[in-house]
Amino acid sequence: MPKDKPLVVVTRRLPDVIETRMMELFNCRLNMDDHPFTREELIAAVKDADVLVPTVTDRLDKGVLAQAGENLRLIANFGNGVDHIDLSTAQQRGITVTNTPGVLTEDTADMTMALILSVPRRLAEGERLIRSGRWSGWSPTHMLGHRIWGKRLGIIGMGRIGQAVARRAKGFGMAIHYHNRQRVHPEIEQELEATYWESLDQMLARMDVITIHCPHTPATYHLLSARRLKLLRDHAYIVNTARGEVIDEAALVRMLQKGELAGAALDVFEHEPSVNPKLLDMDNVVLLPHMGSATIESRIDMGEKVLVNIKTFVDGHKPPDRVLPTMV
Ligand code: 8YV
Repeated sequence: MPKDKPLVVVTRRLPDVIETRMMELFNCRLNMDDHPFTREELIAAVKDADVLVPTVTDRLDKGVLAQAGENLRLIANFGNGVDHIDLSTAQQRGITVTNTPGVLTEDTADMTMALILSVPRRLAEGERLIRSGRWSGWSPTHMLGHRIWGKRLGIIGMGRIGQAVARRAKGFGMAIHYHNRQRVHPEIEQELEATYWESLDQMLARMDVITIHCPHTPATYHLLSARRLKLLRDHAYIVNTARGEVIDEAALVRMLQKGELAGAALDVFEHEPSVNPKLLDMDNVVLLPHMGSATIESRIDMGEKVLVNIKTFVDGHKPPDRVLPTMV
């Protein structure tokens, strides 16, 4: 790795302050028109770069990483989730991978809370009604939704974001339940008054709202399978700001069509950016284009993390946010 001015290839446009700093520090190649890289462009990038800065839209699978040049030593992901990167192949080829944990927790939790409220309180539906010009006035029985106060929230994945959602939801009067690989520290459980469910199946069968905050890994792919979705009560809502692949989306759509679920609020999809067209006509569904961490503040903080990870690595030290295959 050339110590002064390694070639850093950045696959998408980042906030101006981050790009400026990056150009001061390194020899940078930016993607000026911000189009998602094709597979060919990604292969060209891994062949040239000393450091690659990808995002969630770059599929760095075995085939792509197999073509990486000897000089590629660091993949400094702009984002927390690393499910688009084949970590084992990266490790075998001696490529360090880093991510940007922590800094997007609160904003993603805020967006989750907005989505938890959105379908039960019919926010998007009400907004559409006004814009359509069809609102004829208030009535005692018009646009009635359901309260979330006093309802049971089942959190799948109680890491940083899951806990931040729990804190907010507790403030909204929801009862906190969770399923996680490991039980969280008793002090956190106490603070959140959270009930742990070792069995995901048992938790699903008892919740009013389910929200997903686990990473997408081979173990969590379709964790909410057709069988598990059927365990949910028909008045339950599903919220997903994690990864689309965690839910069997086709099965979810079938259940929504049959009225076997009360609704869904989805910020992520199984085949982004394509969205199952059947979802588009459903009033009890809110759809967002992967905006969980989309604030200026989060994106600048994520960029700062990328810069620190690269700088530390280039200076010959272990970068702070290293991700190993065993960590996900
Ligand atoms: C980012 C995310 O927008 O960090 C993540 O894992 O899903 C999002 O908040 C995206 O990953 C940026 O690459």
